[in-house]
Amino acid sequence: MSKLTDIFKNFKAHPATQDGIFSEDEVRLANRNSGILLETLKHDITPTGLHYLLIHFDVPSIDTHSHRLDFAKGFDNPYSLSINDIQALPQQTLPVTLECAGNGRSGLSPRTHSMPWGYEAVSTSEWTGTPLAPLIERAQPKSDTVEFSFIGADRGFDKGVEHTFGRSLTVEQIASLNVLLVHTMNGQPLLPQHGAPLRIIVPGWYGMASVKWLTTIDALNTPYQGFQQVRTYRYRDHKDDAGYPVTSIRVKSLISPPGIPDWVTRLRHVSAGPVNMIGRAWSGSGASIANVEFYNGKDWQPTTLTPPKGQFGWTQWTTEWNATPGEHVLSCRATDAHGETQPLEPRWDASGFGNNAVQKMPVYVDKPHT
Ligand SMILES: Nc1nc2c(c(=O)[nH]1)N[C@H]1C(S)=C(S)[C@@H](COP(=O)(O)O)O[C@H]1N2
Ligand SMILES: [Mo]
Repeated sequence: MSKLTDIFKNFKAHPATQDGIFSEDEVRLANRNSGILLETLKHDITPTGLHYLLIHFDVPSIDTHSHRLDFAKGFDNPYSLSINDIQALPQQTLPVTLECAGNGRSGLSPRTHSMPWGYEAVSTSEWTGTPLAPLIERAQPKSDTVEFSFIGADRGFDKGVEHTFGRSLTVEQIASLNVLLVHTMNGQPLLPQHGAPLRIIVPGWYGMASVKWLTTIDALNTPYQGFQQVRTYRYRDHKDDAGYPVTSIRVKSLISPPGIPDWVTRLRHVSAGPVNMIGRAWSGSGASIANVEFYNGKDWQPTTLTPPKGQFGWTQWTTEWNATPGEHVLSCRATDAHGETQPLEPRWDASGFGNNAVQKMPVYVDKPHT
């Protein structure tokens, strides 16, 4: 009884966590919010059912045919659109790599009590919809507008605060980011868990900006104060730090695991000899990937890059690794065209946001079979 009251009324702090030991709450979240299977990093486009998921509250059931998007407050010409109306507008398909801002949280010590991501909260889809900026223009935002808010249909509690999931973007961000109003993912109508029937995709930004189950857009003359905008998704040294907002995706790369795994531990078993290594690299700053190095346990070696599908999709890297018998910890490190590179160790963030430290993949290499 008192625990329930605390959750809803008297939230003080997240419970302490213990490195490597996950609480029942965390396991429950992990079962709902699945990550990609790292072997699917081989695909340019993540197969739809394997795209990672992050759902704060419940997946709302929305009737596609009667659903409407309202351009509601703060416009001189408020109006609303059905999904059919949106599909009749000029359509664009963009491959976009989305990553959850909390990806890599488990790599921090102490980690915050939340979704315990390892490396797997990243995926790439081809999103189809219509550019958002002209639709906002058509609604004629009032001249004192500073931000637009994007409100979803899902509602719940966090830190004792009841709220509807919502985010905002400034007038300048709407003008410079290629925000897409999306109804289709990899050629199929959006699945319920990915925001059906309508979401936005904010290319290059961490996933929290890409509001799912979108119902309402308002024009605001003061900055949006919604919980998901001001109470979370901020880089902070400690919980009372005001911090600064999480925005574009930091440069990062991953390895598609070589060899075969052990069922429970996922540790890799590789046979000695040449191994074709493959992985992905991405950066949200609008910069392309300039370089990816592969660490074979002893040395950093160069890799070959295959340019991405479109400006916002991930880049494939490949290299041949001459695997020698023994235990090795493999890594890869990407650098983008702005010169940003991945740190070898996680940088601290109180909520575990933006951890783009290099992946560490232990492998056991066996003698070649004779
Ligand atoms: N309405 C709504 N939109 C949302 C969320 C949510 O919980 N509710 N989660 C956000 C977060 S944190 C991420 S990382 C992405 C995940 O999108 P996906 O589940 O389609 O991969 O959706 C974002 N949009
Ligand atoms: Mo996220």
